[in-house]
Amino acid sequence: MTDGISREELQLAARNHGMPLEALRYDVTPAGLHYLLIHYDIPEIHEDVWRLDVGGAVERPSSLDLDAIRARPAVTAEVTLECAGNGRALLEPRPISQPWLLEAVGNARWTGAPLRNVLEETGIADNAAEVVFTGLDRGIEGEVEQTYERALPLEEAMRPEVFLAYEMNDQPLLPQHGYPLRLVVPGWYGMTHVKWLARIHVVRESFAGYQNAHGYRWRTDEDDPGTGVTRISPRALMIPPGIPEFLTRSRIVEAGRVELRGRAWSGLGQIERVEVGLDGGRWWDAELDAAPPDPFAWRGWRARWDATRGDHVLRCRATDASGATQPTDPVWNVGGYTNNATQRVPVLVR
Ligand SMILES: Nc1nc2c(c(=O)[nH]1)N[C@H]1C(S)=C(S)[C@@H](COP(=O)(O)O)O[C@H]1N2
Ligand SMILES: [Mo]
Repeated sequence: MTDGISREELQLAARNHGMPLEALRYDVTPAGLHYLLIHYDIPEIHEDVWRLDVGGAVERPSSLDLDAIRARPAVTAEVTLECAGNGRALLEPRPISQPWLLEAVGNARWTGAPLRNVLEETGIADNAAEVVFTGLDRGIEGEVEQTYERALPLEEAMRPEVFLAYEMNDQPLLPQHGYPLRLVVPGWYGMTHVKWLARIHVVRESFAGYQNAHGYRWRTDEDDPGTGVTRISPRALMIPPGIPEFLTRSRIVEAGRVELRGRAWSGLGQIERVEVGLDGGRWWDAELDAAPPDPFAWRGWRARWDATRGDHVLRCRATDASGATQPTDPVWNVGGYTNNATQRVPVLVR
């Protein structure tokens, strides 16, 4: 890749860091190694005045403080979050936005209150269609001044796995991950998991906010209205083997037996198969670890490689229970979303 990264892209990349791929070794990603994506600024929030307002097409609007949310029955789940733009910078031409290569992922243990009970207590109107989640961060995007907000169809919002998280890895949320409260929608791409959540609004019509109607749509060209990006496509990543060369980060491995390890995940079904590929030819099956503790957490895998001297390219590929798998080549789209083409790891064996 030689394609000059612009100052704007560099500025975004320096604010929004990825997860170093060697951190695939941890079952639960330490909070500081989890990837980060913040469209605008981290808002200033004081817990003593912060409230979650629940209203719109409901019978009993409510306003909850953090203690009231913490006092509710809690759930804890490991959930893999991945940015819908992961893989964007591997597309040609490169859509100009946060230039992720492959590292916009993490698997944290989130704790919070199930959303469904909150909505049920509020009494949803019969003709409700969607639920809008609004954060406290504000900015301008596509020439539209806005507060970050995203809607979910009512039936997705009512899924029992969806919750309002106030802890990440058994600690209060860090400012950058949405303190004091964020939405967690297991299986969906990152943009759905609204941080700094302050308002839940039930609506009767399809929400026309920027992040649903313009952003996060898979469009073949500028005139295509496109379709909304929703669930995470399957992906496997490996911990790059051996040692890196500082500047290029290309890998150097000693000849002989190498154990390759990594993780695989999908929002469409449990991971059922991971394969490792060598030099555009042979593929062989990796061994899967036990199923993860929660259905939308990543699954570990390992594979043996008898490395012979010379230049090689390793790949890995996941297949989930729905039969979905990964293409070898990226599929280009305007926003640079959901590029789950197989990882390519060039290795020099000496
Ligand atoms: N309020 C708000 N929520 C947000 C965002 C944001 O910019 N503002 N970014 C979204 C996107 S695009 C992603 S990928 C995830 C990233 O979550 P993380 O930074 O905790 O990893 O948060 C989502 N929630
Ligand atoms: Mo994202």
